[in-house]
Amino acid sequence: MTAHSPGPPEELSPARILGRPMRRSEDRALLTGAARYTDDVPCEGARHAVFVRSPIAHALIRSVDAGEARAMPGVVGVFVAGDMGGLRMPPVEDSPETFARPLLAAGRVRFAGEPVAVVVAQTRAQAVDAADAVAVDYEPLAPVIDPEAALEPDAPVLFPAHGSNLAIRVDDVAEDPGALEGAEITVRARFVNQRVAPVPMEPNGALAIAGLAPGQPPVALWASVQAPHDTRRIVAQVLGLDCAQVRVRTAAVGGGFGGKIPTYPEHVVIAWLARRTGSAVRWSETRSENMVAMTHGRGQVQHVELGATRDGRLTGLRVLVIQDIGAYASEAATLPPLTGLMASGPYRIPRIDFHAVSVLTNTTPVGAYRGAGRPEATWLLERALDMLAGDLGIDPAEIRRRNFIPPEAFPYRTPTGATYDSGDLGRALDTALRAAGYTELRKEQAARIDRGETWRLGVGIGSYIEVTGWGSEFASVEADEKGTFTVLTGTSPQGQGHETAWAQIVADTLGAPFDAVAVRHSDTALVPRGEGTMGSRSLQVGGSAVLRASMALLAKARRLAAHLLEASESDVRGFDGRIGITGDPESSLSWAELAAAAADSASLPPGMETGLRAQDDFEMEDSTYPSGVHVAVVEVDTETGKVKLARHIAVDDCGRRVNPLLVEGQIHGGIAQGAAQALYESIVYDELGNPLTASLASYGMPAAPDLPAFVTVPLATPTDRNPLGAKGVGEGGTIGAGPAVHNAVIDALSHLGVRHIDMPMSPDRVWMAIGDALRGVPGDREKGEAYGAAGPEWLDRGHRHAHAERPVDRRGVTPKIR
Ligand code: MCN
Repeated sequence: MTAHSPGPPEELSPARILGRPMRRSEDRALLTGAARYTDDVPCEGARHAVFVRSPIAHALIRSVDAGEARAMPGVVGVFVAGDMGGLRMPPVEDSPETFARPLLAAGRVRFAGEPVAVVVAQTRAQAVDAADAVAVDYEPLAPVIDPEAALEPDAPVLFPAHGSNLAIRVDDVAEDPGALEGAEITVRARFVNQRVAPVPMEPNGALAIAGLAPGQPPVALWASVQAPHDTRRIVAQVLGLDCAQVRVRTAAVGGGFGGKIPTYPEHVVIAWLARRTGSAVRWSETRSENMVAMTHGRGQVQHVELGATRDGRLTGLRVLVIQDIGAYASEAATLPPLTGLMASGPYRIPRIDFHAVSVLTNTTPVGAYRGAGRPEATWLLERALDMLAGDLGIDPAEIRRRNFIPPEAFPYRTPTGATYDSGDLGRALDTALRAAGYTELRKEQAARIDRGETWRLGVGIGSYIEVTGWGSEFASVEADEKGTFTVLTGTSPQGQGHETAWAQIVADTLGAPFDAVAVRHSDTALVPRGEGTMGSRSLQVGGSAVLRASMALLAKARRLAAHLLEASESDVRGFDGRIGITGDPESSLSWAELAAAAADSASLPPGMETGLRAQDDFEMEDSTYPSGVHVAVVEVDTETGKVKLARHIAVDDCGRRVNPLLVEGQIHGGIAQGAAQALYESIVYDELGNPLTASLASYGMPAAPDLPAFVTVPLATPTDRNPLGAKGVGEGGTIGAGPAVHNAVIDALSHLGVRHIDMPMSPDRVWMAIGDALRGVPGDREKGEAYGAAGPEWLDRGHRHAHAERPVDRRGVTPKIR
């Protein structure tokens, strides 16, 4: 593996811009309303598409009658699956071909919200009215909503050709049936890591333009996505075109949080419609459409057994994950392998046995959501560890300290196959506890109990290590005759601030003014390749490509300057935004002068190409492993079950911080989403699969007044896995925060006998858990005995028939991180 020495050369930037908390150059347009989102992209004459969505979770489609709709004013056409010649989305990695999703439901609907038909009309209002007039005759089928119930032998099956709802098994991350041997104490639990919605401020949308002038690609698609090049690949593949025939762009993207990684059937339908109708077609989701059509996140049932010695040293872990993937195998297929990979967390756990099954249910497909598989691992460990601490009478901070992988043990290889680069969890814990005033908090907690106060205090710790960065990324940097610089990057942000950070990297490396650097992205006609923004990968992969392209550009500029100044290259340096002979400002050239010279082949040294431009493709050979410790302080009203997050302290190690202000922003947003899952958010279906939380009136997304100001304390351990020395930070806040808040609520109530409450810890649940504990009713963890007794064989008991279908062999497959 290549070790990278961190950072650009020191020579250029006496006042370095890298590492400075620069304000986001993106914000002026966003805050003044000048930014353009997909639905704002001007396109005269564009027609409007509205999808007819199934109101039923599971049904056969007997017929679709669009006669009335077709005759309505302004209607251009109404289309169903049959009009599209059986076009289907390509199955996602690891998922059997059987599950490939049709663009529009064909013969059967598998979740409420699945598109069945699409109406195109001159105006949006006309399309909405006509969509209402499309009459679909459904023959309802029994649905299955709960992933454990979906594994029962008599459960309704979503894909009869497959024969069961068991879509994918993961048995090869870490197999060690004897992992609990020698444990002196074992904690057993069943946790539900509930389904949540990504809820980006801007919902999904697209605008497709077809039949442009000769020389233009036949399909130009604007789409609100996180990976435009991937969208281009999929749209081209499904429509039978070459990639070169499709151009995909994003306008400003108003949040994605993982939900905009997939290319949706709706995107392809819009492109298909533009070709079919010969005019531009636009589509924008309503909020309630977004709540049922965009992938949900999490959705795991976790059976956990954690073994330890009596003095609290971990000896082994066994986990069985039942991953609800919804109606079609989407990005969720990648989640259990990531949960498995990170199952050791920041602890030395000598033996781990991990198994997972991905299960189909009549619900919205599940996909990546901030952390995607890693928060689920942290959650199960942190909850089980607190239970263990309680059983052994050891302080939760102390039990973590006893089990952390010590800094000197890095690089550390886990039994699940991860090789952690660096970390100092002990220091992170001490820092977080000090910042929180842990000792005083414990005193205050005891005093409130003594005083019999109804509002009890809880302190929760969430320690994590996660995995970020994979794949490769393209970047180019070009200087022009105006003295400005243009960066092209394959990353595709949704609010992370790449334009600011990438400009810092270039300005720092070239000694150029920050304002002279323009960053362009998210256009497949402009940027030749890119893997997009997800998995907290962008800075370390895309930013490193920008750094290396900048360094290559500097080397080219020095060579050119030496040639023009008739000096030795070794005497030529960059200083004050110029390139020339060190210590002799008269013998130097500005970047603008160099760019002008570079345009003329006669001015160039032998073998140099015209243009002052350099590019790079940086490939990560191994991921980085950010880590941290969060401490949450909550107050719980024992009379009503209401929880208030009073304080939250976050110590996150993302290696070298390119822009501490952006990092802070990422951590803040991440904490909000982690705390939200712990306390408020949950997608709920009734037993028929009707979504009960399909609007923001019913889905418990918190607002600013629900959350306190957060305290963040930086900590950095070095990584040599990329030249910036950076690890990702886009998800760490969520991964640390959720379990910390969860543990804090249980901590506030543990003296009453409450041992676990599943999320979200809404007042009714908390109140009932208090009542159950006081009456001596066993808590949720007892349900875990099904697995505790039988191990993974539990799965085989009633579901042997499921295994006959092509089991997926994941050996040697490195999970993609989302
Ligand atoms: N950064 C830094 N120093 C580091 C690490 C990161 O200065 N050591 C900065 C980067 O320059 C970048 C930001 O922090 O501006 C996040 O970088 P990174 O960790 O590389 O993450 P990505 O840019 O790849 O963003 C993806 C991540 C994910 S996976 C989700 S989900 C998420 C998140 O970003 N979704 C978001 N943050 C979001 N923020 C907004 N506003 N909207 C979303 O949808």
